[in-house]
Amino acid sequence: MLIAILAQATQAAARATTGPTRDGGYWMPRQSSTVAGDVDNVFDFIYWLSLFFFVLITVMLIAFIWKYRHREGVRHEPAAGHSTALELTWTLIPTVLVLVIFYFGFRGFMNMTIDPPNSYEVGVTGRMWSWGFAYEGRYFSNDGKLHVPVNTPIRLVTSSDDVIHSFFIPAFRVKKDVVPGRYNRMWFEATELGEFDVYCTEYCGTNHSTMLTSVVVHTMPEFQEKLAEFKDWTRTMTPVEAGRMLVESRGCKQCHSTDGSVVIGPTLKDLYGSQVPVVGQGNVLADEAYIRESILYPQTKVHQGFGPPSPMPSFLGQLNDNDLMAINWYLKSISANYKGDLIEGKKLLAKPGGGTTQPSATQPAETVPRQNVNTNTQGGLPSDPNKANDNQSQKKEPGPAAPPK
Ligand code: HEC
Ligand SMILES: [Cu+2]
Repeated sequence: MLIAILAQATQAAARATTGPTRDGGYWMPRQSSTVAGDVDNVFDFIYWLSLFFFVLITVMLIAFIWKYRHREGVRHEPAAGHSTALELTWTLIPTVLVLVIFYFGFRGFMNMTIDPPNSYEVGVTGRMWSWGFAYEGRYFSNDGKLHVPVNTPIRLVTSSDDVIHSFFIPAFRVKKDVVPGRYNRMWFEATELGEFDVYCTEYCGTNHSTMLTSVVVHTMPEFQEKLAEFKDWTRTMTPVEAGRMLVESRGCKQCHSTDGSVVIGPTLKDLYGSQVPVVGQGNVLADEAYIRESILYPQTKVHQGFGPPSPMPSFLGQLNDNDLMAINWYLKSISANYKGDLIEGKKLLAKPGGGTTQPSATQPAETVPRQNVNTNTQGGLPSDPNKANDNQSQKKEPGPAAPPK
């Protein structure tokens, strides 16, 4: 306590001599957003005010105890009666102080609450126990972190997949509950480059304390590069890496393990190439098309024992063809049933813009028999099985729009 007061006093003295700094002082982290100063000023004011009256009252208490102690032969004075001046003083001074606190507190609160109309919007989804960040409504952060440009107002529109969470960035002094079934808004403008902690500050279940991430503040060109990466992971990742990233960052792990255990859904380990018992349809081979269909249209073929109806939400419109193919490659990489050459697969598909949407020139999609896919699970890799396969399934259903280039 004493050390804290001394540290605070020296820092305040330093601030007084060097002018305002971005240092948050003893109690607070650095001030890295435009509204951080508003919060800290009110906090500091209340802090020093409390300290001042604490010291004043304690000193006077001790002084009066000493002054009016009992002594032999000294009679006590009569108790004080009414004093208008005294009563006005102890009413007016606190009233003025509280009004000052209200004025600056309310001004800061309004600054924090009303997002500038030209803000850049990012969607935030809380779920047990991770955060998801969506750019322009459909491009997702690929490392589970919030990436933003510096000196730009950012509006976060938040919602939750399950229970109440709370999104808190201490260095920016912003925090808001993330509530299922409604959209909350918050905003900030980062004033410094760097990486800052993000916490969930509403107890949300067993792994609440691991619900950590960070916000990374970039220069504008750096941010645009990041955004391009989110739009097209083929620039930086192999399909297997991207598949793992997608499974981990899009909430699949809530229901699917990759180690063989059953969570809410069947495990994804060894799924590719296995025979899946499907309600009403006997055993079905889990090939690329089956996996794709399971993700986009979970109700079409329901794994025995897990429905119908399947509790899995459709990811139609949330995962594009590149994403689905990456998930397929990842599932191959964790399946003992896949005997193909993954390294070759990475090379084949990691070319920039390596898409599934270009039509296969050599083989018309319709004529690719299921048999082909089957042999693929047993051994070597045909020249371009996924292109053919993906086109095949695309003919059958409308599917999501191709990702814009
Ligand atoms: C709310 C829980 C839940 C979430 C989230 C979820 N799934 Fe599922 N998934 C299930 C259940 C339950 C089944 C089994 C019933 C069925 O076949 O639809 C299933 C089936 C599947 C299947 C077919 C597996 C089989 O054995 O039949 C695949 C592939 C799959 N999910 C992939 C995914 C991917 C990829 C994601 C994330 C993008 C995901 N799931 C998100 C619950 C979920
Ligand atoms: Cu939480």
